[in-house]
Amino acid sequence: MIMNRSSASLRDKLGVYLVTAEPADDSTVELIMAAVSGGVRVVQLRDKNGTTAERVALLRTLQDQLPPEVILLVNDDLAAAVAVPGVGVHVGPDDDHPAEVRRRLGDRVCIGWSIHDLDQLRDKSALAASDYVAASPVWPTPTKIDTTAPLGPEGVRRLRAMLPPALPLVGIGGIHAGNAGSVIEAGADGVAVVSAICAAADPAGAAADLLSVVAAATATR
Ligand code: TZP
Ligand code: MG
Repeated sequence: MIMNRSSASLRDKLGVYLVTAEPADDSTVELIMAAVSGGVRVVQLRDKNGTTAERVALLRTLQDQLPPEVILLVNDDLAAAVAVPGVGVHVGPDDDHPAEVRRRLGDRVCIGWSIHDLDQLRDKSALAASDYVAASPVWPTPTKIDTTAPLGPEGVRRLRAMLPPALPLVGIGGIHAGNAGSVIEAGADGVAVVSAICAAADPAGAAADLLSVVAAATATR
């Protein structure tokens, strides 16, 4: 992804990364705007049950409302990203290949790839096409039950050691303000969360709390 030179680097923006809860609806926009007011700079619309047309409509609304420095991605819907220029895509191992997503979308959007298993690191073209990778899941989570074995902070540490040093890494799965510090200490640049923000009574405050935990842990590395 080509970052605007005046903007913070992607690595900095990934500190607290919001992935939306399902179902996606009108309240999703309000939730995202609250999280952004609390400091979130990367947002993924994750709407496994909606249609591409519904996702496109939501992404357009979000693009109109979000500040330009916020990076917006859609989970596993290349067609939606093609329809809304500027929107990036996050894919997992069973989705479109990151190299195919890059070929279709070009260099100006953000592409993320989930890593469940260290064997995936053999896929050099996926790594080369990705702007960041997500260690998934770090801990078990009721938000996504069909996951592979949790990597834990130790898995995050091993992954970090094996990745190209310039490739940003986030952790996802079961992360909240009480354990986010250990994910950063293990070498992640950020934490991607659903419930810690979406299920909070005060999403803006929850985002701000996570940001301060991440900033404190990053400062001690
Ligand atoms: N991918 C791996 S775990 C997960 C996804 C989308 C869900 C994370 O949700 P939560 O509520 O932050 O544990
Ligand atoms: Mg997927």
